Amino acid sequence: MPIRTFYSPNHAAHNPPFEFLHGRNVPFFEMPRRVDMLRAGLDSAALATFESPPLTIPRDLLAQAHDPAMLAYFEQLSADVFDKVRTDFSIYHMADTVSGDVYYYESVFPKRGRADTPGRKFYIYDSTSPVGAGTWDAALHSANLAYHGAQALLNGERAAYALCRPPGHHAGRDFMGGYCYLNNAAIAAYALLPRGAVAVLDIDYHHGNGTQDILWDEPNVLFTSLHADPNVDYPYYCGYADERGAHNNTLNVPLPHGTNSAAYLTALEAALARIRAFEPTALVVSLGFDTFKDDPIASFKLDVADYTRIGRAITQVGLPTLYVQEGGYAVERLGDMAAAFFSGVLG
Ligand code: SP5
Ligand code: ZN
Repeated sequence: MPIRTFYSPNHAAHNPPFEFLHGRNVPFFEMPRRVDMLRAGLDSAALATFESPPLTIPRDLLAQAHDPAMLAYFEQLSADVFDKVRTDFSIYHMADTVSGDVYYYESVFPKRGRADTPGRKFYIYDSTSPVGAGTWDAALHSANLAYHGAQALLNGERAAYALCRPPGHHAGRDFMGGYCYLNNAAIAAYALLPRGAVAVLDIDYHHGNGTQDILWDEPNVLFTSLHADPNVDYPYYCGYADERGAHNNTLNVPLPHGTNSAAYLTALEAALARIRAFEPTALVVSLGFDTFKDDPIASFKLDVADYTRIGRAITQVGLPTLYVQEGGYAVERLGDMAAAFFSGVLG
């Protein structure tokens, strides 16, 4: 049986023109074509059915994962972005250069909790999370896919896939960054929590610092993550093995650059053993394909066939499971990876 996949066309209106990477402007890796490729790969292998749910995510569910003041800031910024950017550039006598499809890029990252002023809030913590006129709507629809995926599990589905874009796992209670605005996986975990304990498994290449932040103090949620060692890769400040959660409910497994299939699968089994021991009622998987050997911003060595093994290993835990799309930037190969992964999931 194909996997029920929740999809929204609204992601495409979030399309930043570039990102500022180590002092240079480079093409924005987190591009709309990612979703097109993921969808096409599953479609041509007949592994998924696609549905576009109505926008019914409850505001109070969003507010369980995020500070309402951050939500209000983000929504307002997206609505007013043209005027906001024009005002910023008018300070430098360059207002007339602001035109077209404008994105706000944060450029000052002060120490948290010290620098908020009435006119300026520092909810965005890096320069790779630009906000344009379509960004709020895209992020809201992305979260809505995770919400509907969780509802599918609550209604008895054994597995579902939220084809989220923008991704979410770098967005915390009151911060946005790393291409992420609303934390789709954490929102799904809160939607599932009324039925019982929930585990999150984050297999994106980068540490899910936002998910860890949101779920840190939730005794009935276990957060587990396999990711590049933050000593050498983004997000650097967080994701170390000694971060264990307020209730010993966080497991971080940092892995070195160059990690291959064998080492990765061993680490995965350790995380899955921890999840089994937690005895959750449901599993949320933050699914990143940036662990691929040819990913342009990452350094693991997984090949397409490894995703089948990973999907199979997760399925063997036997929990109702929601897969939430996170990263993956080897765009032309994403369809192959998704097909390999879900063929393993579906068996
Ligand atoms: C959701 C997600 O995967 N977000 C990733 C955000 C990562 N942004 C920082 C990337 C820094 C990459 N390091 C440079 C390597 C270029 N060869
Ligand atoms: Zn990533």
